[in-house]
Amino acid sequence: MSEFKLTTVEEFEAATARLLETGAKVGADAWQFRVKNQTPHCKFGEEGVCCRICTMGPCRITKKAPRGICGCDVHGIVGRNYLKFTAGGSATHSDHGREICHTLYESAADGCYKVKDPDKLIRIAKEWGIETEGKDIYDLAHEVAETGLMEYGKPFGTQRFLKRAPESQQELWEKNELAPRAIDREVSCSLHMSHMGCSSKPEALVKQAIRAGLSDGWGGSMMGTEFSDVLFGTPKPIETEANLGVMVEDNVNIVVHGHDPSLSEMICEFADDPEMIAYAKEQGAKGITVSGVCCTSNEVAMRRGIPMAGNFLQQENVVLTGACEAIVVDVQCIFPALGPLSKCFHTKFITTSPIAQMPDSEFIRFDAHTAGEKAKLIVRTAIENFKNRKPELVHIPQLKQKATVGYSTEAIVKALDGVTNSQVDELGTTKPLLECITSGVLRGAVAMVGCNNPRVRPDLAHIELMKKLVANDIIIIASGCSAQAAAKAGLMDKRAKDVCGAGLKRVCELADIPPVLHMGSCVDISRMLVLAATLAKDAGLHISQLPVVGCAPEWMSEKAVSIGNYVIGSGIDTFLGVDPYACGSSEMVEILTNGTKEWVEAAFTVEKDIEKLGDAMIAKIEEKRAALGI
Ligand code: CUV
Ligand code: SF4
Repeated sequence: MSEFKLTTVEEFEAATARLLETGAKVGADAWQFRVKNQTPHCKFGEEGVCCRICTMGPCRITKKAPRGICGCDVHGIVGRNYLKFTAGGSATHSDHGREICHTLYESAADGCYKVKDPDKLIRIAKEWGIETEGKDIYDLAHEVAETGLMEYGKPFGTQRFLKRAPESQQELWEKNELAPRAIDREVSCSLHMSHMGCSSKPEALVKQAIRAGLSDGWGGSMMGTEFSDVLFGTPKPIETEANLGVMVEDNVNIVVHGHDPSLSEMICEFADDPEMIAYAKEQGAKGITVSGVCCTSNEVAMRRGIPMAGNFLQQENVVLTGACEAIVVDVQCIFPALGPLSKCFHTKFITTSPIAQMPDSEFIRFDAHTAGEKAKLIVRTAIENFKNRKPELVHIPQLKQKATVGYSTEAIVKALDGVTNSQVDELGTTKPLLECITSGVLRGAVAMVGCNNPRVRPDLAHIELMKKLVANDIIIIASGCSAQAAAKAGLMDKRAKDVCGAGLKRVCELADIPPVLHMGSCVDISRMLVLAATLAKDAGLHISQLPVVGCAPEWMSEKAVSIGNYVIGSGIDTFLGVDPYACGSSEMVEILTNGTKEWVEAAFTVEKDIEKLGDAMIAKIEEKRAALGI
């Protein structure tokens, strides 16, 4: 085995620079140039003090003009913007969850989509009080899916999955009117509250932002995760690789990008088909390589070990390799830039969802009934495009690292059971993990999540923070583009135990795990909620008492703000490296960084300096340990 060494951000950047040289040859644009064109950014926008929700405006708040035309002050404007931002994210994650519910509803023994984890389906049915005895598994799937779909619009009651939280958390939600009702209602209500002439009181706006966030985390996202597991299997540890070097020059390269696993699962299925591989050979390739970008990549990496070509800001790079026959996208975080960029190369840019339609793309509409034939068509299109490559433009940076991924909550609980000899019941027990934490072998855990962002040096904060935390015996659970940053660096290679403190290193050896555990996509942050809730219940603590924090050092999307709201809303202090356009209001800053503690026992910290951000997380973890006397 070759010597293990982490890949640095400098190495990522050198690879990108080389790809941009190719881009220059063909006149390609790239985000690196567009960032320059957009700099400096609008100050009013950055501070969140611009309001354009009615046409008396737009109004922007300055010293000279402290109120908008309607009389709204800066706190109301920043608050409304914050709530709208959250609603956008909650809607997006939750609508993804809804699509998955529909896919589950369409599943059939002889259909494109089948139930791969019937046990999980039965467990959820029981949890929801649905009769399972003697029922055909597909009848049950329909019933559970329909019940899930009702969670979006039911007129009464709150989200079913809230019951998974410790009682203490549920009480806080009830008491403070934060328990999310129907998911769509929370999104609509947020848009209603932030309409011209409705709420302008920051407390009310932040409370609703938390409730809308919670409807995502414990509602839409949680259903998205659970039903994806039911359909495609609950992830188990599996080997894969990450970074652009996973693309294979001699093969047809299909890159999947977006978020909904329904598409990528099918593409992977057909790329493996001997008939398709034979066809690829006929067309002059040696085989077919599917790799991924963003969360759809995380989904198929977790379940199939499909390699991860990169994260968010690498999406243009896959095309710039000149070796990408097709980039196939579903929804969310897809650069419209991919259309014009693909035109500079032979790459086919294939959009598949009516929700994400883009100029300069080929639209092959994907749905549950025709998924098989459409996936086949897409794979075939990619294969037939192989011959159109321009060999002089082909360059795949030879950077990649091995990664062990697939750490669902179930898999983590099982893996950690290797550390001690406690009995495991059907679902396993968190006792060994708790023992590691109580004894101080592990100081705590950090949930590292979120995007990368040109506002900061991409991937640097993710990687530097993880290195610092693991060196301090803090285990990392990661998802989204943060997880991919870790994988690209090599932090998901089991050999990365050598960069850890002695305690974490021992746990890694005993449990045979890497120090950074890949929990999946962004909707899979719901797995983190379940893990934290289970740990708290097993320990008899509030979630907020656990030495666990969340961190999104480079986040960029509305979804990330929704996530932030549900993570603090669940009692987990959250550390951000990018300000959510809120710094223009002292009252909003105070509420978000302190005031929310009164309702949910957690708040945000925003810190742009990576060192300070890491120190603050470690201090918070140690503070929680001290409070517990451990
Ligand atoms: Ni949501 S983490 S860019 S793709 S939201 Fe998209 Fe997963 Fe950020 Fe990455
Ligand atoms: Fe201006 Fe008020 Fe209209 Fe906003 S709602 S644009 S602050 S007048």
